[in-house]
Amino acid sequence: MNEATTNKGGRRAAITRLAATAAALAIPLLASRAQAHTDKPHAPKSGPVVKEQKDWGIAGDAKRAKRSIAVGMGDNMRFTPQRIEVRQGETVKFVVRNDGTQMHEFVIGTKAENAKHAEMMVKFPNMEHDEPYMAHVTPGKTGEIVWTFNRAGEFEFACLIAGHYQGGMVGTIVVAPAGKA
Ligand SMILES: [Cu+2]
Repeated sequence: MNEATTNKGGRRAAITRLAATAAALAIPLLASRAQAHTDKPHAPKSGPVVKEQKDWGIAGDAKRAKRSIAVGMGDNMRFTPQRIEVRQGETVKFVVRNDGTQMHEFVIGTKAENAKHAEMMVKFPNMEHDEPYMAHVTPGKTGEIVWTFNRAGEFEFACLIAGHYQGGMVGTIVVAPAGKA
């Protein structure tokens, strides 16, 4: 027996019942619509980028970026450079170039966050994600992200594509505390 078909049929029956009840009790249409909506997955939100504070910083304003750092990505599963040093409070524009023949990405995060995300990518290789701290770059192209490092510490940038992270496509970002030379 096909479970999906059964569920669909059950849901349709439930909605029919609900509609009948609503009509009988003169419940406003809105209420039944809200009810029917709850068992459906929500569509991804679109619109302007929300600047959410992360442990590794926050989305930056391109106008505030006084520094631009070029990063190369290769099919040898390496970033060039592999280590980046910034100062706390600095807004950096990363210009990420894919020198390879396959898709690569540049994702900033904590070690733990990237490791968790990389694990997900192995389980769901076609998972789509887009956040202001990541750039997905097709072969021969260049991607850009602007990020403000408002928290000091040691972070990571990585390509989380299944096999790439595991192959060592990881770099280090060191954010020196503000006020220190
Ligand atoms: Cu990669």
